[in-house]
Amino acid sequence: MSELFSRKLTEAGDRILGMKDNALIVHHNDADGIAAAAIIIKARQAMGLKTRTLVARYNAPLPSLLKEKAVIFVDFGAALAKEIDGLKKASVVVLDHHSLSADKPRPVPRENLLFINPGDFKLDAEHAIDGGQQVCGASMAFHALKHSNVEGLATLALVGAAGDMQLKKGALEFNRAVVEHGVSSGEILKAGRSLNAFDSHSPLFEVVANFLSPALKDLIHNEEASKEFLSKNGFDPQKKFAEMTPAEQENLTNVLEKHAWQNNLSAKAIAKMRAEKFSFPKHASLPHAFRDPVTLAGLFNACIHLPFANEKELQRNAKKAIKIALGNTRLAKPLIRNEVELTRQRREYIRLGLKLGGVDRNMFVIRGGTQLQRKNHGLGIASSALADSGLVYERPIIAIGVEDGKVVVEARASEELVESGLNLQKIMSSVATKMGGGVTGGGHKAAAGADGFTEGRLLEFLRLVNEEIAQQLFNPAS
Ligand SMILES: [Mn+2]
Repeated sequence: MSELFSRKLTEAGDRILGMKDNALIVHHNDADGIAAAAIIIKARQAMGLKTRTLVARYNAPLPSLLKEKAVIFVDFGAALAKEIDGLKKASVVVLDHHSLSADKPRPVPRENLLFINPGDFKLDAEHAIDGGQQVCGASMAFHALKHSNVEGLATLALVGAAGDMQLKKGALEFNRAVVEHGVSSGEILKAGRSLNAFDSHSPLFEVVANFLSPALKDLIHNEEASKEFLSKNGFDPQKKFAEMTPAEQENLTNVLEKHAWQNNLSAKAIAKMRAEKFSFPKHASLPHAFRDPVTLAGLFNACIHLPFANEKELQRNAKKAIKIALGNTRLAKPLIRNEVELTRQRREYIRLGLKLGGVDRNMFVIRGGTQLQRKNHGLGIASSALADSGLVYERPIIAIGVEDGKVVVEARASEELVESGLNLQKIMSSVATKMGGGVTGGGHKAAAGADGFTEGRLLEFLRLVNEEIAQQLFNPAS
């Protein structure tokens, strides 16, 4: 039944390749948006076509696009019905996977517009396609353009999926099709299930001390204990996980799992210590950051997640990220050097999240104040990392910051909570609207943001969010 979705994407690809040199891509400011834009540029380049790009953020106004003749929105645009309706004269394609509830407006259908959102299509008789897990912006772009047979598109699509945290349970549905395509063309290698560490290029003792699982509770954020544990088990604490052979990696993962069993951890929590890994064999001679989807997504994010002086700087850095995605490793070099700093910063955000957080009935609330902010991604990083860690008593994370005197919120939930009926996009949207604010742009069941109300209304906001969580999880029928 998902054939209709595939057919629509192919139609979108044909339109994208039919647009002249003046086409403009408007893409989201994250790794998925960068990868998606690079896929489109690569496929068009192969036909000798030029393409301009514009990076867009949810909480910033778009410049006027009224003079544009051809616009491709990718990983962005689902929420822009009004703006898209205004571009009557332009040929417009929208490929956005951000969820769009049935009551939200779609642009008015017209001949020169193709608007595709996975939630509007069926996966099977009972389910809509899940844009939070089964397809991302980059994999939509991949499926639109795979018939161009340009090399490297599957690689970029998998980086987008990694950037949007869609590989947590392995690659699913349309992301799985990306993997199968890449495996048969030799771009992607399935590397089995191994330790689910985000910082596998750091020394082992840091990887273990920052491994967010109740399995390693006695070692968490304790570097001395981690060093001792590794030495005792015959591992060099200074060695890097990424530099170990697959057999050594497997051996270490086994030792950590055994430790978890001894800590009486549930089989489910132990299973979460591993994730399906992929590598890019054709990138074997490139710097290590290019060799696997998670690290490469981190590199794209490194380009655009720095604090920016102004809009121009953001635009410049997004263009740089796209050039890196298209294979410019020279531009990536200084960023790779920054990687240590970025990993350190990420750990700091997570530590702060744990320190500033606490259980509040049905949720785990992080009061980030001015220490954890949304604009430098501190709120998003801390809440995403903790939501899936199993360290916060199986509750969704509601991370609160204050920016320019207003409350900003990032909410995250584990896949298990989503499967139990939790929909954070719905909650953020309904509660923030009652507070006089709104949901931040798109959002998914597992990840959503809100802002636009004052600190004075924060307690009321939290009370209502608590009630809605209970309603969805414990009382779904009413
Ligand atoms: Mn995305």
